[in-house]
Amino acid sequence: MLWNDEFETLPREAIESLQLKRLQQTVERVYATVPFYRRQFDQQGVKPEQIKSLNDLSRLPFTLKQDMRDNYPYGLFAVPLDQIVRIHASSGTTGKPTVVGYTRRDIDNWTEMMARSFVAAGAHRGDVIHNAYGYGLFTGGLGAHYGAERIGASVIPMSGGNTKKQLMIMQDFGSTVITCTPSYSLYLAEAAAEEGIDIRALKLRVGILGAEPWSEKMRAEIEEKVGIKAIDIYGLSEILGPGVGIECIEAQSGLHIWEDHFIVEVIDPDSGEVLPLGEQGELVITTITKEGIPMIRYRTRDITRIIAEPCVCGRTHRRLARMSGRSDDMLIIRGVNVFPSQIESVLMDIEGVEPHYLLIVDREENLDTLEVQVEVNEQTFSDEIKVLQDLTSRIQKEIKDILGITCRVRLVEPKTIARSEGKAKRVIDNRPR
Ligand code: DLL
Repeated sequence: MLWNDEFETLPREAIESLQLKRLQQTVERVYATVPFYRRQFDQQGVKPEQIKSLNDLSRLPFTLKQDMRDNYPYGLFAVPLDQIVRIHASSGTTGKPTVVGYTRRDIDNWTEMMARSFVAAGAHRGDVIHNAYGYGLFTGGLGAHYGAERIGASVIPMSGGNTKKQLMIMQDFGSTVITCTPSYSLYLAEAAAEEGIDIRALKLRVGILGAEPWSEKMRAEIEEKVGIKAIDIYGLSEILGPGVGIECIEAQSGLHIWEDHFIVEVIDPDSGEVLPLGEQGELVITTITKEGIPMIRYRTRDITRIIAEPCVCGRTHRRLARMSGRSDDMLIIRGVNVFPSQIESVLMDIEGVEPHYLLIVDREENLDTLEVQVEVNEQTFSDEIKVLQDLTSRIQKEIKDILGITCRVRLVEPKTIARSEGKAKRVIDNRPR
């Protein structure tokens, strides 16, 4: 099922000519209206009229999160505030949030993209969509809400938190679709079990899960424990919010990017060079329909690759492989590059271990240390010491095999690692800066 047959199946040439036309308009507009972009373009020695083909995109300068901070709060807006009907912000790890503004048409386009996304995930009119993304400055709640209404589903604006109540509503209201972070979906399953509720027996059919990195193995866990099809949804507030890309339920393999609204590139994060199609690197996104805060070559820091092969679902929009982490999530431990997702995939393969873990990085006598805390399940926890010791050494060995570094492994009791209602926190880096 498609939401917008015409646009979701545009032939490649039509997508590209639309992209070029919209890119040219965007570039002209930002050059004329946003002093920051004019300065950046001038410094790079490029004029809007030099953008004659999609390849010329690479002549334009990148935009960074820092640029948004430097122009806080409204400096990158391309329209006067009286045309902005909504403001969202995302809190970074430090300092001021990054602020984004939407015109009425931006909200309408976002809603259209979320409607396409819901339908791609197999949701439809008649569904009861239990929206547990946070409402507020975070884009997740309202973004999903508008899209759910647009397809004619009944949306329950739950927001995050209050897990017991979520379960009650889910049972009583007959929720069929859940939208939340992947980690929260597991938490719901766990809390349900504690309450004596068989979550698998509820009406839930699909989970539309995103806002944080997760893995194929985590998907298998969620599908099994929650009893749903788990669909990956990607987005970021700087570009839109949720709905930049989504997996289709037919393939569950790669996230379709709505290419009539965005142009994606994958670059080498060190050199900034555009990589050949299909190679893994940092995702860069240019918006081509946004009015409030258009983004030119925004460096997302998310690591992925473009999948250009056609998809079984019939959508012609290219896909991105599941995000394998963020370049700024990458830990350098004793000189070795470590992505939390690599450790996650080791842990998920091991019997007796739960999908809840925490990586603690520290420095002792000038040497980096890594401690992997991981929960074991009830059954393993009550096993003999010997079993637990074997499990510890096995995890240690497998991490060493994959990453080449020795870590400390600490098995912890079930339910001791803090659960999150939104994005999970997986890393604590205590090293002195
Ligand atoms: O997380 C928007 C969103 C809401 C997406 C609900 C999906 C669902 P931000 O708070 O600005 O926006 O965070 C964006 O989260 O750059 C990625 O690093 C990460 N992220 C989002 N979706 C995924 C995903 C929302 N499916 C940042 N897989 C992005 C991996 C994701 N990482």
